[in-house]
Amino acid sequence: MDSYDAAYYRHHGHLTVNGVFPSDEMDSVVRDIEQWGESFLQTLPAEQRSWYIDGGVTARTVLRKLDNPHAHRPAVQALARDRRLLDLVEAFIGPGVSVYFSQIFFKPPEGGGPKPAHQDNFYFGPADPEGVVTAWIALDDATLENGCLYFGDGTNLGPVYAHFAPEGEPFNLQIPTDILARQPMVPAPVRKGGVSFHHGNTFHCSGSNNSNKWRRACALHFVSDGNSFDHPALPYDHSLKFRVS
Ligand SMILES: O=C(O)CCC(=O)C(=O)O
Repeated sequence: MDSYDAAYYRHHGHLTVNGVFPSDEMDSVVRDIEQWGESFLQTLPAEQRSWYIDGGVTARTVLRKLDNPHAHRPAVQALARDRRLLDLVEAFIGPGVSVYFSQIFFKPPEGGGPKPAHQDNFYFGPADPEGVVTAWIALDDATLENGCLYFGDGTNLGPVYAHFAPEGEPFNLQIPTDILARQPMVPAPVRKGGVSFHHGNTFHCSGSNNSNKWRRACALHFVSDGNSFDHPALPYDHSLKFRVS
C-alpha cells in the first residue's frame, strides 16, 4: 500500500484494495462456510432465527450471517493471520493486532436484505476509536446490483452517535434517521478476493441483493494492541479475541 492509500483511508475512513487474495482461495473459504452454515441452521434455536435468517424476499430459508468464524473455522483463522492482509491492517492501526469479532455475511441472490447504516464503534465501544479497522473480504464480486457496501465519506473524523434499534430487533442498531439524512453514502464495489477496509467510526450500510448472484463476505474486525472495550452495545465474548500479530 502506498502513502496515497494510507492518506485516503485517514481522510475518507475507508479504502478498497482489489486483488489481495486470488479467486480460488475465496472459493475454498466459501465451500467451508457453506458446510458450517448448513449445520448451524439445523441447530439454530427458534428465538435466534430473526437475527440469523435473511429477512429478504427469498423463498428459501437462508442464513443472513454467522458470527465469529475466526474462532470456529481454520480456513477463516488462516485469512486473519495472512500477511497479505496483515500488512494492510497494520498500516492503518499499527503493528500488534487482534481479531475482536468476525462475521460472515451471506446476502443471498434475489432478495438478500439490506443492512442499515451503523458505526462499528457504537457496537464495540472501544477505549481508542482509532484502533479499530474492519477488513471486509469479498468472497464474491460485490456490485451495486447485489448489495455492495456504502460509506459515509469522512465520518471517521466525526463522533460516534447513539444508535436506535427498531421494535423487536434489539440487535439491529442503526444511526438515527435525521443524522443519516444529512450524510451522502457512496457505493464501494469490490471484486472477489479484494478487501474493503473501514474505520470503526465510519458510517456504512449495504443494499439489497437484486441480482441472481451471491454477495458473500467475511468481515474481520481488527483491533490494536492494548485497546479495551468497556462500553459495548451488545454482548461480545472477550475470550474469542484472537491475537494475530
Ligand atoms: O456486509 C454487510 O452487508 C454489512 C457489513 C458490515 O456491517 C461490517 O462489515 O461491519
